[in-house]
Amino acid sequence: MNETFAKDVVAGLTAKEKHLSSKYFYDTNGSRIFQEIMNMPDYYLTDSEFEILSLQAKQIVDAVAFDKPFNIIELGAGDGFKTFKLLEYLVNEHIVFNYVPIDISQEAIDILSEKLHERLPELSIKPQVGDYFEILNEKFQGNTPNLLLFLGSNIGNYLKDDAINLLKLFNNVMNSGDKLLIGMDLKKNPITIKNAYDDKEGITKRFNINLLIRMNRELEADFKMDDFDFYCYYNPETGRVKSYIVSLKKQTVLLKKLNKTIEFNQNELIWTELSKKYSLSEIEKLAEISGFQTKQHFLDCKHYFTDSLWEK
Ligand code: AVJ
Repeated sequence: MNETFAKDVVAGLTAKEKHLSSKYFYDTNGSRIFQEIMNMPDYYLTDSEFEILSLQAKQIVDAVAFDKPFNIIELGAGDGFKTFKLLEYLVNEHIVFNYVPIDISQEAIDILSEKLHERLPELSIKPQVGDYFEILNEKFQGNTPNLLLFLGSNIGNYLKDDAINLLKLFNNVMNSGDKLLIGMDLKKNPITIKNAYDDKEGITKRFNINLLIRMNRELEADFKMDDFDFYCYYNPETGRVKSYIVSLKKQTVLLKKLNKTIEFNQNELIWTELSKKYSLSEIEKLAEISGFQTKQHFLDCKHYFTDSLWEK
């Protein structure tokens, strides 16, 4: 049994305001549902970032401006589809670099490595599976310049203080002159944002309900899917999308493996995710508090998303 998952579930479901961490969405099933989300027309984030990395690879590489061979270290590389365009540009320009994709999923890393070997045979790739931070510490040793990639608006899942702590941690392992390219979703028409998360087909609902399926499987719980629903809203004043699972009735759920029962009131919520949207000035403040200098923002043509380049 995954001890951390069990502990976090108990802490989250016995709290006064129930919550579960969005990092638990990504079991095998959840990672597949997330692929479906990325293919939804209304989930603009993936397309926007793909456009940035496709059309502005040269501008990004010019701004990174390393004058000797460097490493590109990508956190949460996943299947690496977006990053491909950037890597392809570098390979075609015969720029010398090492690509180090890091992901907690062995499956994702295997798929990525195979695809890249096939499509960019000249690419030097050193994939790593495991916990970000252990790997990061060792990767930044030596005097090769590093470009750290943290794409896909993954930072948006962190509460403000947690985001700052994570970015400070990156800053800590990085060397002076190293760069961070960080993907962040921008504030925009609230309807556009709402539609990206509250899809009519119910794919995002399935993504959330999969957490219940995961608890049933891994903790021998007895959640009944039909007794729960999904709710989310965007607050344009705070830039936060918050997502929830809703208990449709008063009910008791057993976590058999942990010998625990959880009581739900009718309409009680489990908070499952924060997806924060930023303004450019917020991004610049965040860079500064975490010890970085903002070099440049690379936006898509609709100005929905930014890959911002920071320097330590
Ligand atoms: C992968 C964290 C960027 O918050 O937009 C998509 C995950 N959640 N739809 C996001 C997600 C609901 C996604 N991130």
